[in-house]
Amino acid sequence: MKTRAAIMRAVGQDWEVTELELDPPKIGEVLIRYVASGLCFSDEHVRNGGLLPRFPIVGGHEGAGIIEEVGPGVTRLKAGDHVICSFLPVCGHCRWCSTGKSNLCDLGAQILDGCLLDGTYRFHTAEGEDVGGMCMLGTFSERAVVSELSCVKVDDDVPLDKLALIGCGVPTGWGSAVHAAAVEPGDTVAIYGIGGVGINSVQGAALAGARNVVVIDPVAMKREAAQQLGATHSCATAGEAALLINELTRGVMADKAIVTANVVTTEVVTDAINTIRKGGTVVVTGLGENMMDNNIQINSSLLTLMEKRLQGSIFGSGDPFHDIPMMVNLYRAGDLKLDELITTTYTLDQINEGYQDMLDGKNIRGLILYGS
Ligand code: CXF
Ligand code: ZN
Repeated sequence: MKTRAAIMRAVGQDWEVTELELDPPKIGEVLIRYVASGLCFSDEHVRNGGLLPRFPIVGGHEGAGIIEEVGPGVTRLKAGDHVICSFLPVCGHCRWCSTGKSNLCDLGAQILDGCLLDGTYRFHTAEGEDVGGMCMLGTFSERAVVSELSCVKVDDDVPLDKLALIGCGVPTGWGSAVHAAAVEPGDTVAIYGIGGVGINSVQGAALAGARNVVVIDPVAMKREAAQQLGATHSCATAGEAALLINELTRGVMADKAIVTANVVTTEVVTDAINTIRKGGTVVVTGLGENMMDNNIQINSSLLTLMEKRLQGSIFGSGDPFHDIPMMVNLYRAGDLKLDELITTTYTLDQINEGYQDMLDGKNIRGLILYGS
């Protein structure tokens, strides 16, 4: 069958919306019709070189949709099921999966190649060239063939367009606070950078009982959005935040800091390390300007003498098949906001406009909506 999709052919180009050939699902795979896809900054990193996948690639890794067909051997899903796609596939059997760390599943090694688990591709150009799917998904396409190991079935009483955000930004941000930073009641938490990830660190920190949730972002609209969703204080600069946190904690400083800046730099990580207390934790949830660069420099004496911790986090350090349904339940109960995160919706053809809006600081989250 054919599908319209936005592909990237090389670093630095625009998204190109084109028609691709899509093969039917093979063993363990499903055909999905996406309902919506979030515009995550990680796909912008595909464009700007912060991530280096195999090209050409169908972008998009934050999506939800409806299963239209299942391949041989698929038992957990059937046509008509609603699913959220996890940007990380989960095998369930490797060392990491079997010890409650399925966000580190060994299959994650394949997500930038974009092929399916058997090493072959389901998207092809009209000329027969193989095209990968970002994170084995390619949610910037009306339809895709994906592994069942990437699909988390959800009840069909909740709107899939909103649920798409639980494929990446929501669990990544929420879990960075709840799992990776292990925010506790009474904590003071500093969150650097409010976008589709950072806003969910705010929601996670607030739900975990933080007393002070201080956000740092130069864009006023983002600071206001964060205050609507649980931030107690907001600052335009890191310097302002350090003074405020010093005051709020009587000189002790923040228990945790979470770096969710679109592009992680040594400056923002240093600001975060200088803002936490002795024994505090800085969580880094973000990519640098160039995937191959050593983009942060830290002072080891600070880490040693003050026992500060620096913790990376992928998928919010949670388990996709546990956390995704749990977050759907939080949304249903009103404890996790999704509707409020979507600033603007776009058609697939407007994808470059959507990314320009993100770069211009206009969006918390942009969302592509597909027609049926
Ligand atoms: C990213 C992490 C690096 C690979 C692509 C997806 N996560 C969220 O955006
Ligand atoms: Zn993402």
